[in-house]
Amino acid sequence: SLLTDTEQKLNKQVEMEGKSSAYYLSMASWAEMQGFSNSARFLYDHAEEERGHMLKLFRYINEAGGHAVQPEITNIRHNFNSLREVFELILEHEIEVTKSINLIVDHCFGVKDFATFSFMQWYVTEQREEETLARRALEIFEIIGEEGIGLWTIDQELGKLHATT
Ligand code: OFO
Repeated sequence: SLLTDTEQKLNKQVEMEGKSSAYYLSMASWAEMQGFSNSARFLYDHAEEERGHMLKLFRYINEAGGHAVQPEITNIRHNFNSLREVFELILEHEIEVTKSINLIVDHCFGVKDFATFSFMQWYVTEQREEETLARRALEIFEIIGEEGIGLWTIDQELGKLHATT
């Protein structure tokens, strides 16, 4: 079964994924209000994905003999200065998530919890993809430029971004 500190770290990660989901949902609402309907769709879908990340961990904790805890979700930002800022914040956020995942993986290896170590590999791969997606989104802003119909075109392109998991 899970060591207490492993269980705590996994529950912290449950909280982080829950916050990610809420953060993306908040961004989706803002984007929709601003008329960026394609970006909004992407962000709504991503909020669902993050909930999936949370549940996958949640279920694992209980299956491994621990107690998964429904996290408190507070301090979610609701307003943003621009669509570009939203995607800059996403990249920053995903980098933080990657760091957090890596710390758990490192911990599991250290305490020889190879089952959890192995389970966490899915998240390692996922974070690789999430960061790539966020960087690609920012490249779209760079390539197209925001002047004139640029922002409209950017929104079209952002709507075509796809996560693979
Ligand atoms: Fe965005 O991958 Fe989970 O948090």
